Amino acid sequence: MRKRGILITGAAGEIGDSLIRSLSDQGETQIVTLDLRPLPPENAKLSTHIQGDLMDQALLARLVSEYEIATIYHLAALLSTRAEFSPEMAHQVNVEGTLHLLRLASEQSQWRGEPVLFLFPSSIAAYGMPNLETKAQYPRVREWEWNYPTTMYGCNKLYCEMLGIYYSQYFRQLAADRPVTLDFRALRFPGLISAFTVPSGGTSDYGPEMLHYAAKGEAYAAFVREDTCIPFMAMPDAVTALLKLAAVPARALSRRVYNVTSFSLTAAEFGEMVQRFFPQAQITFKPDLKRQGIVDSWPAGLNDNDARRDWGWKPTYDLERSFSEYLVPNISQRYQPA
Ligand code: AKB
Repeated sequence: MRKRGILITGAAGEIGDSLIRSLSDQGETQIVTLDLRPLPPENAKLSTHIQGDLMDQALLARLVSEYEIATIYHLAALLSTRAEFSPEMAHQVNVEGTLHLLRLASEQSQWRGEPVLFLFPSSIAAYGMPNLETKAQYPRVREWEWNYPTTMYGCNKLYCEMLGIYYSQYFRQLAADRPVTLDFRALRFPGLISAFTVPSGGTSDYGPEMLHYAAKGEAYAAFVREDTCIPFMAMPDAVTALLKLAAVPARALSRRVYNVTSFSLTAAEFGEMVQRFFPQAQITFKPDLKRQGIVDSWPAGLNDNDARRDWGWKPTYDLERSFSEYLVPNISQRYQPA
């Protein structure tokens, strides 16, 4: 008899770190995690961890022979900056890895006679604003606007959203007896900021890096101009959004891909916020023109009206609360000498 479980890929990453704890608090009995890396000990206690490669088909086959997977949180990805250095590897992990899992979810849905729920974190990187004038003219983009990503990661995210929709709605559309297919749902996240993990390989990383360096008492040179503006969200809200979207009945959803956001601010304003809580922080701005180009192509804000209307999305942590109640206390504690 197979055990029923929730699968989290990329579980050792930033979202996975918080998601495992929240799912475990919700009393989810069997959380199965998959990552190339081991989990930190406190999360390893909460799940059954498989250290392995998403691209390993034999491993996935073994996984479904042991577990009946009802829900998948597919978090594994190479982020935007890293993906530009190894675009083909990024394509392999971000697209082929997703395809493997969509296939697995599809087969499982058919086998169970009930759709497997497939949650996919997408990103502001799916957008591509052609220049700063346009970015200023469209400060809160809708899901269907400016879908012209300029990075491999952004292309991967946008295409995987489409693949997810394809597998949910059109897979085997010509078959006489069309089988039950999966239920794909995606969130386009802004830059995420966690108090418990330091990001790596992303291009929105300058925000969280300012905070983590300040708390460590180290100087930090942000790789963007002071006027650079993108949206951000505190990690607990990202996890809440994923769990809320997972819980909502399919009939309430008018789309499969939703924008969600919390607050937008410039890099200078981010720095001022950090300085307010860490007056000793030494923050300077030394733009890296190439990474700057990527952030400039991302929108300054997202319009998340559809998520608010369809499933009651609302961030709990605005800018002030993110810093004063979540980020600053937890990051300060993290770097306190033992
Ligand atoms: C990145 O910077 O690549 C990610 C993202 C915005 O999706 N944090």
